Amino acid sequence: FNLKQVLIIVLVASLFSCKTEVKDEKPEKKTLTSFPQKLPEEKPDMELSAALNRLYDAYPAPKPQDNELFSQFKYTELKGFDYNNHDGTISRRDPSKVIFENGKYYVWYTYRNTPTPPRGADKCTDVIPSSDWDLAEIWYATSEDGFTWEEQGVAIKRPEKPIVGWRAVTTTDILKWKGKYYLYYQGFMEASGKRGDDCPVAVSYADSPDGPWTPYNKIVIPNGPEGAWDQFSIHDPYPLVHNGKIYLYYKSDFGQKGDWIRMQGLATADNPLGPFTKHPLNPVINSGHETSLFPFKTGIAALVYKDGNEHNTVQYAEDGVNFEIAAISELMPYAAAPFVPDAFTDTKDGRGITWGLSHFINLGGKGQFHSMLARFDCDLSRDVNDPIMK
Ligand code: AAL
Repeated sequence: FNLKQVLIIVLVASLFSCKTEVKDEKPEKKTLTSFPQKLPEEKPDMELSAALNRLYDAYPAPKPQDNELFSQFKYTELKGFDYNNHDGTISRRDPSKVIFENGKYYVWYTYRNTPTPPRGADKCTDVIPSSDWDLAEIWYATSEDGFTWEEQGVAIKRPEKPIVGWRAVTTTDILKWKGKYYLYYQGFMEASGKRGDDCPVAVSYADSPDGPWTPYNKIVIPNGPEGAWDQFSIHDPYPLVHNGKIYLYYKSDFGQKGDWIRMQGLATADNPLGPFTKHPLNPVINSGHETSLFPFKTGIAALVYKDGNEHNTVQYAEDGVNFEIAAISELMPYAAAPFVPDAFTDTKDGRGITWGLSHFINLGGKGQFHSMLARFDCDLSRDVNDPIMK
């Protein structure tokens, strides 16, 4: 071959190889050339931006209103609670789940009644609280309609020093297990705010929701080991019955004072008094504050708000462990205490929630820091007309 012939052969060969490459990489034929005005229910057969791929891949439905785990929230003031003209000396916050027993609704909550409003960790004494929940007890109230409540008085008193909770017992939640009732709560052994908001979880039990409550007087969910994410605080215990076990979710605070990172963990047990086993994948939710959860279909849904990258979301985990964002919401209830009709039935057909209690915090421009309970209504149920939801 002369040089000219060689060049022609090389040119033809390279053209041929280019052609085959182009042929190999050619995208499949797409049926749409522009995103249509009518939002397709299924992911359309066309090239999509990252945002539109996510619209179909990351959420159960492309429109929030078609997503069973999307809701907005409506709030109503409650009747029946006195707040001493909102001078900061009486506070009610961090309500438990609402349960229906003996023909009425029950709720338990952190109750503070102190001579002054909170004065901070430096100025607190045996009677002056450091924080809104310092020196608090757990009280309860009942209602026939969920709007008007009758305060019944104390359920869990602060025990004698040095028993867990001697400084404050707060932020409780209820479990019903084999006919008995269990209240889990934060047991403070120093005023909140000294270092952070450090405490483990304690438990009391009773044969009736009206008590009397027997304190177990032992730590039931202990702090994690040194260096672990939950070394200092175990907060907001939230028990459900799932997969034949007690699934107790909790929050921990870690990081620096004023720059806390808050996430949620899970501890499971076969006996309400323990031992509880912390899940090896903890933390299981990377955001949230007083996170409330409820059985939904075969899995567990969570209201995640206030802290973290994924605040203001409703999340879902088929296994109760590996949570994914199901919906993004707004103005979500603080410390939501939903009425969860199937919280303890070990259901595989979770119905969701339509209402509950929550708290509003009055930061007190004039130093009258206290909190108030309110009612929220939402549509996080599979069927609002389901009689079980009422
Ligand atoms: C709340 C809850 C816990 C904290 C404090 C009282 O928001 O997370 O209960 O300890 O604040």
